[in-house]
Amino acid sequence: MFDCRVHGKPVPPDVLGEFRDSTALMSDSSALQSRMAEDGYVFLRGVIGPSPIAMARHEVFCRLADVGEISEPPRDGIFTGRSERAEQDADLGKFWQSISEGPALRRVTHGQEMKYVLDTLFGEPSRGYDFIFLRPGVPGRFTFLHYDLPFFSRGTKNVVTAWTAIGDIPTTEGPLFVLENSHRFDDLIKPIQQIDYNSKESPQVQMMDDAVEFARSRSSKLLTTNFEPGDVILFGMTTMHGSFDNCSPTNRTRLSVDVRWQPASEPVDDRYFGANPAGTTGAGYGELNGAKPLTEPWHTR
Ligand SMILES: O=C(O)CCC(=O)C(=O)O
Ligand SMILES: [Fe+2]
Repeated sequence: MFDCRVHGKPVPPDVLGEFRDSTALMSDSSALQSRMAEDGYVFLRGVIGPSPIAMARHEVFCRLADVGEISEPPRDGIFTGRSERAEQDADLGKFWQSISEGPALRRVTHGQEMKYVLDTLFGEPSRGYDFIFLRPGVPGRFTFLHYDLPFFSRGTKNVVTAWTAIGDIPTTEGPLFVLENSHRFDDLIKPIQQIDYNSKESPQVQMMDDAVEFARSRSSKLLTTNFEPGDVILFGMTTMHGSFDNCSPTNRTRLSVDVRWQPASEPVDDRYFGANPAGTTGAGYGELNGAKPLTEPWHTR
């Protein structure tokens, strides 16, 4: 069905499944809430239109072209295999912040379409976190299977991640996957719910290094799709997810952005808000994988 790899190994078809499509329910609060409760995620096609997506893609890839990482034309997102980012910009965190705060990107992440969907899901006015995770994934980059809960739940526990494809992301190019029914794995969720958020220690995170083995052991599947530009997947803090390997033979960079949302009425974790958000560790945008030159791999959350 889908052609995907995890850590270089092809994912067998019996462990793969497709997201349930909830696009037809986009305006129905109670239907979206039921889907989220049942599946742990809500998948919506084409939330953001082609033009805002193309503009955001252009904005980001032009900045990466300026530091020699992306070849012409930038919209194709082809990685050159080189980077002058560190030479050109002494402060990689500031460089990444300036890309992450680009107006065309923010139009996608915090614009009216996204807000409408999140307001509908929460059934009340929502608020998107200012601190966002832009992820250019070149071959060699992927994200381990994990829960988001330990990172984003100091203010309220009622937080949702919105992951958006900024361009098409076929299954061969490292899209997001969700582990089916992982929002019901109480044995794993209970311990992370008991983390002491006032402690200064960095939270211990459950990372499953072999997603295929783990899915098998739980009689579960890795759910994904061939993402089209502007598709969005929303998932809760207790839904396990990761991303496949990018196997593009042409070094095409997959571009996504993930942003947390919560009801505006609930307390916020101020590390993720304001003009210079501190981020999880206090290092601001410099702590993000995106802040690394494209020549450096990631294998993290
Ligand atoms: O895009 C990825 O590789 C990972 C995304 C993720 O972990 C998230 O959106 O919470
Ligand atoms: Fe995550």
